[in-house]
Amino acid sequence: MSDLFLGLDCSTQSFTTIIINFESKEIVFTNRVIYDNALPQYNTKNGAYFFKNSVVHSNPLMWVEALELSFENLVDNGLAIEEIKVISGSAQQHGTVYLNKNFKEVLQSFDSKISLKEQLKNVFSRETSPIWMDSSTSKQCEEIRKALGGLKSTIRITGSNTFERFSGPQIRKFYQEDPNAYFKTSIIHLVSSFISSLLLAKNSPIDHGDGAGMNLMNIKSKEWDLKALEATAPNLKEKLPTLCKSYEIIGNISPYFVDRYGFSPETLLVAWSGDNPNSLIGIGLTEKGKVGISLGTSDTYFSYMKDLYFDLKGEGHVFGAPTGDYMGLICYKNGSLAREKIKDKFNLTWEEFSEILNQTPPGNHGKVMLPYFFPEIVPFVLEPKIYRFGFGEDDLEGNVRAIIEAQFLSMRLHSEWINERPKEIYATGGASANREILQVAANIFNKKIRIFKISDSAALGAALRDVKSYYDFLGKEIKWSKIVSRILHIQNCEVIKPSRNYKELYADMLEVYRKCEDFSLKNGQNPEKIRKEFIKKYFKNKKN
Ligand code: ADP
Ligand code: XUL
Repeated sequence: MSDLFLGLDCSTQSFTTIIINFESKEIVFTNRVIYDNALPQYNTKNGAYFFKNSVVHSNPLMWVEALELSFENLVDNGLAIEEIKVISGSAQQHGTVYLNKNFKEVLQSFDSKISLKEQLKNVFSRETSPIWMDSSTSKQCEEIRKALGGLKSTIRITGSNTFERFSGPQIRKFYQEDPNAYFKTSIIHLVSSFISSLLLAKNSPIDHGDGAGMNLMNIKSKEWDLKALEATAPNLKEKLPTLCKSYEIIGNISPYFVDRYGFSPETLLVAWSGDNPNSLIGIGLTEKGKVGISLGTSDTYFSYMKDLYFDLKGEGHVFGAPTGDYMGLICYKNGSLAREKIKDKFNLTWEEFSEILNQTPPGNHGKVMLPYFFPEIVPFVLEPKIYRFGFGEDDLEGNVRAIIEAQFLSMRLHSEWINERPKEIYATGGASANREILQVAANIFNKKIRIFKISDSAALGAALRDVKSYYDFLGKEIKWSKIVSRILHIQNCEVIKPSRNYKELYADMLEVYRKCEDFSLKNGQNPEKIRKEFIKKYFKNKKN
């Protein structure tokens, strides 16, 4: 018998399962259900429905079916399911699931002979769920921000400015556009607390990590903020689950899963959290000075924070960290899907894309792109638009290097508020498999980048949170650093070193990039003078 710990991740494009054996220091199983491929009946594209007017939703029943497929996979692979001691999970942040009065009853009377999907057919008061890619709530953001006393006050109360994708503005929009359905909603879950409610067979709490991404939780007291609730929608408090610590054991697994898949009835459940708080643990960021970049559907830059700092400019966010402290985060919509736009436009494979990065010079002959293929969060851009300085849309080499340099220059520029200076950077997410992309990042940040072989850091983070809560529960507390080092083997991770040759070049290019952004988005000065100087300094023998 061994103690196994299960981490799940309901992310934008896929549902991941990871099992770890803490004693033998191994990841014993991983599996990924990609929604578009495994569940084509839902007709999603990259896991989502892209409607008009920047509305982006997904389907909660698809997530339920993905959970079922994942558990069936454990059975099919002959895993020792009864040896799983604890389950926790991760989910894409901010997305909301709207449930009617049937939900509670259905949870209480799960029948293990019938699939969950079948039993949950009539529990939704809104069939689809707005997700983090939705940017249709500018009006509601403004209304809530105003009611909370303006930008700085909103940030100090909730940890973030109001953002289009955050749950509060989304809930307000639903209430305004479909008040009947809103009033028929008994409970509003986050994606994380929704899936966790199924495992628990009762309404599960929302943890402080994911709760902070709603513009509804007071970031200091970690309770629902009554003023924010009032600014959002009527009777909202009674429609929200309770809040809890991220390491809280919320109960045992429901008999449904014991009967249907063979879990032990003793299996404990730890509160689920958002993918970013989970990734913080999944790549071992449990101390100051450690920074992560996650290159998934969204790109994120995040850092553990012992103390609470705010981005009073309003671009970044503060979430609860699973350790009980805080994390700072900036999030880009134009992550992998924007990189894919360039890759697909020129019919490239990732290998060909990478080869071009290898063959083009850092600084890109002064060609600068602002890549807003989708509405962007950082900096705030509502209408998709690509700005190109010094090159055109058909310049293959120019575009490939420009998008990658733009993404990391923007991260360097907009993460300045997080007062924890990075010593080194830990990379995760689908695109972290790409060494050439990471080499550009290492050069731009002028920091070492460690790559995790496992790109499923969110699911792994959930499994590591299981371990922490389990040993705390047994009264045998183990330090976070010990838990993460036992499984992550950080010393063995491949390291990409920055080339010293480009330190100055990228410091200069950052200023060019800053000017291009200011010019395009804030009516700043024309950047051509500084861009030409940059070209002269680094590419003087070459033609622009
Ligand atoms: P999420 O968890 O948000 O669903 P992932 O972390 O799984 O997303 O990342 C998926 C993305 O990874 C894909 O959209 C794809 O563009 C990107 N990706 C996969 N392999 C590579 C590669 N070799 N180079 C660059 N990007 C890659
Ligand atoms: C973070 C954010 C995304 C989602 C999906 O604020 O919106 O990272 O969590 O990954």
